[in-house]
Amino acid sequence: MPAAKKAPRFEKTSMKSMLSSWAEQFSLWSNCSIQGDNRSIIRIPLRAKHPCTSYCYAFVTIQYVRELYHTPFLTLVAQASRVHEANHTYNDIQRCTLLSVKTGGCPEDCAYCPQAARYHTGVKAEKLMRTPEVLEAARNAKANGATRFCMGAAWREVRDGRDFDEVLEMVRGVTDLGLEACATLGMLTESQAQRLKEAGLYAYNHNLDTSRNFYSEIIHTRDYDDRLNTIQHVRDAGITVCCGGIVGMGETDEDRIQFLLTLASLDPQPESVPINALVAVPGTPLGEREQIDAFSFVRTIACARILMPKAKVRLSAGRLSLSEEAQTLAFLAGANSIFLGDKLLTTPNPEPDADYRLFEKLGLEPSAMTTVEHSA
Ligand code: SAM
Ligand code: DTB
Ligand code: SF4
Repeated sequence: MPAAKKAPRFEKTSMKSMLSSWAEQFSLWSNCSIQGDNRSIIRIPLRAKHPCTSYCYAFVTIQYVRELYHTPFLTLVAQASRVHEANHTYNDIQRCTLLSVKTGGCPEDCAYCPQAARYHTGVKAEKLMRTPEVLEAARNAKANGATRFCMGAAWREVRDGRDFDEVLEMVRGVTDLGLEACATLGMLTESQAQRLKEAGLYAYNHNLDTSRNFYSEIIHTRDYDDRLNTIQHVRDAGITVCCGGIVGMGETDEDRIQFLLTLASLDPQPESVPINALVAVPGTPLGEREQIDAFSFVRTIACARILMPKAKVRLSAGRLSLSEEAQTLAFLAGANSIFLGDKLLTTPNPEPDADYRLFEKLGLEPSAMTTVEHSA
């Protein structure tokens, strides 16, 4: 079961008056209705420290997220851009590298995934890679400017034993290289999360993927609460949480709104929020799906930035289908990380040279794109 919500540190009445005075300052809550059903509490980090706290608690209602999501595009991007500027540096785009350390043969039925054994996608099941090979890839990633290295395994869940021990060895090695070690291995128990933390893991990626409602149309072999439980184990172990999802799977706007509300209501909020555009892989049930339009994609990024001001919002899978201009709009709307390298886990990603050309056009010096934040 997900942990019970922590009690807010303010009475609702005093919070209401604080909110109204701070709302203008942050331009965030001017449309926010704090009455209504289906509301969640989220913590909004303050830009300027209040004498008694550095956080303001706010009720974010589903109505608020709905209004936000349907804000006229230019107003929404401008608002997201202000939130981005207040919390991050525009020109600081983190480069991360992905490596599939255990590819294919997965027993799950995620409708988007080329690694599910049951779909005929041409992805062959492979054994777990060995640590020296992984560390060589991590060293190359670092030499190319990556500050985060994410290791993915096509597992439903982690099983204790030789393979997990090898992954712990990889985590130790990547951490020793001075990189943020990230892993995405499927479901975890509390003690497995603890062992990953002890090995030095900086972040664990486990996506909610979409709304609770639409999730059941996409995945049948585990449920939404399984995902939330693993996220809680990661949080309890003191590892930073990387949690996001995929847009363009046929979900409605309302699904995206519910998904954003659930993400923003995680307490504390995820430090990292990957927003993937579906890569439609032939052979998967979603293989024929049309590409999401860039405006809806950027709209989702902008909402994530406004609702989770401190998070790294990651422009993740699907960049090959986005023009340079659409990617730039996503940066303006608050995305501040990309995966660098010509492959994601199993699908193609832009060539590094193409990314360097884009960075040059945007006037980004490679050194200015490096951020290493340590300690969870
Ligand atoms: N097996 C683990 C799990 O499911 O958590 C880790 C690997 S899984 C490939 C990591 C994430 O990649 C998924 O949660 C999903 O959000 C994303 N992903 C997988 N296939 C994708 C696709 N075709 N397009 C976009 N994102 C995808
Ligand atoms: C995430 O949300 N996106 C990345 C990372 N987390 C592990 C994975 C994208 C995978 C895209 C499909 C593939 O290449 O297999
Ligand atoms: Fe397996 Fe993860 Fe792919 Fe689902 S997303 S089929 S769990 S590798």
